[in-house]
Amino acid sequence: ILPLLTCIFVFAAQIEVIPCKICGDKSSGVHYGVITCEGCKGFFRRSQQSSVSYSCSRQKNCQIDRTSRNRCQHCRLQKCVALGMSRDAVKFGRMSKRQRDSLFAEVEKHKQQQKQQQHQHSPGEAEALFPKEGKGKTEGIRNRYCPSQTRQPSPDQSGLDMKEIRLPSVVDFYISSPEQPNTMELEINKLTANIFKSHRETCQFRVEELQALQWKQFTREEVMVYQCKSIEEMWERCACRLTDAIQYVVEFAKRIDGFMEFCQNDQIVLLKAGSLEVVLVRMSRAFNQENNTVFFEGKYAGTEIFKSLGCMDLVTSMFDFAKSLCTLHLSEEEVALFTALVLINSGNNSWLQEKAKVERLHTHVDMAFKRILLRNRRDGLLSKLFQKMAVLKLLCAQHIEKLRAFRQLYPLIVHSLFPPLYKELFTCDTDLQTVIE
Ligand code: HC3
Repeated sequence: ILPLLTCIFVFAAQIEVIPCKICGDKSSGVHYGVITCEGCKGFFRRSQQSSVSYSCSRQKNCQIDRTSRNRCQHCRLQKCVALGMSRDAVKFGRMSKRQRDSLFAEVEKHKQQQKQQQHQHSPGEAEALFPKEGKGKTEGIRNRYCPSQTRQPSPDQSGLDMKEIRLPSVVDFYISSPEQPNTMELEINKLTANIFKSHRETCQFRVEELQALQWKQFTREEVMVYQCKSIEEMWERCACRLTDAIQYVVEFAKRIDGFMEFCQNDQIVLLKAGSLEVVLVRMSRAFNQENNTVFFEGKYAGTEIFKSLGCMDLVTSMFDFAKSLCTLHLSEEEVALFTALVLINSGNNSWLQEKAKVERLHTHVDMAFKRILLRNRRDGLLSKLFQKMAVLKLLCAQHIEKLRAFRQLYPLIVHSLFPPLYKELFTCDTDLQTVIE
């Protein structure tokens, strides 16, 4: 029913087919936390010497790709940092043996699976996940800040192991003593650590880096350029940016212990219901509440930049949501657990096939989240965060509605230019059929 999402689970670990995140050249692995080519790896290493300082002779927004990457060192470095290359990682240099082994094991495993599944998936589906490069205007838009259509795996792939996850029962939890934590407590602590790690590895942009980039604002002229774009181009841009962000959320989900044990139908149902909600929670990390701007295509933008979309009410509601979440000052650990809860929160979703299994993980994530809030003496936040979950549902419903209206006016734009994953998540197949016919 959902071939592309299915493919993501099957082929996601094919690291060698993912181009360098910085310039789109052939990658050689994960370097300083990001999949890059040898050229960008060396460039980032050299940039860390204290004597080095770069400046941009243009407008600090140069496009970085394979052919232009040597033209502006300043913008190349900005992109490295924005995409998560870590200065600290320079000290440690290469990946640890354990990380490397687990990454290779994962790639091997998926190659085997790929062979087995060749009969089940058509070439068209695989191509949707690894599209061929260089087809006109769309590719340019899609590749500007995320050269690859696939997500960013991080060095440690251990969360992807298909090992049996054994979660104890809820009753165990309540018969512990503070001196001797019982199995349940240990498991909840383990789950908390796993979710936090998964978040750190897949959050797309580190929060410190987002904050350091807050000074980068669009100029009045740049805002006008966006405002003069056609409604179709602006929708397509936003769809591409949202799809980039969603691919990281898919990776986050996969690394949560227990998620990969769900049947494929339920994994997809949860991602369809929850991936945009997680992106909207993550939006608060990329939001500057001082001037109501959000990180978009390399700089901070206010609502006015989205004017040509023709749905300012939705954009304003999304900004308001991010702002109100900012006022709660969630720590990264709290964001991690809250987003995991948002994702697994579809216990009452009638599309689930193994409801009990999903509810069980939901209960454990819920416990983990409450424990963290209690430990941080912030349990007063709980009711506020539950209200936010309701707002998220409304925003996502509103987004579907706006997309439906846009598609009625521009069916072919959606059909031929929007990212396949975006269409799969937010349109229903029967509608799509009508448009194609
Ligand atoms: C600006 C944005 C919302 C925020 C999105 C963020 C910053 C969220 C956190 C992710 O880690 C990175 C990220 C990527 C894309 C950003 C979105 C692009 C467009 C969207 C606007 C609010 C416009 C939405 C318009 C709509 C719903 C019609 O597509």
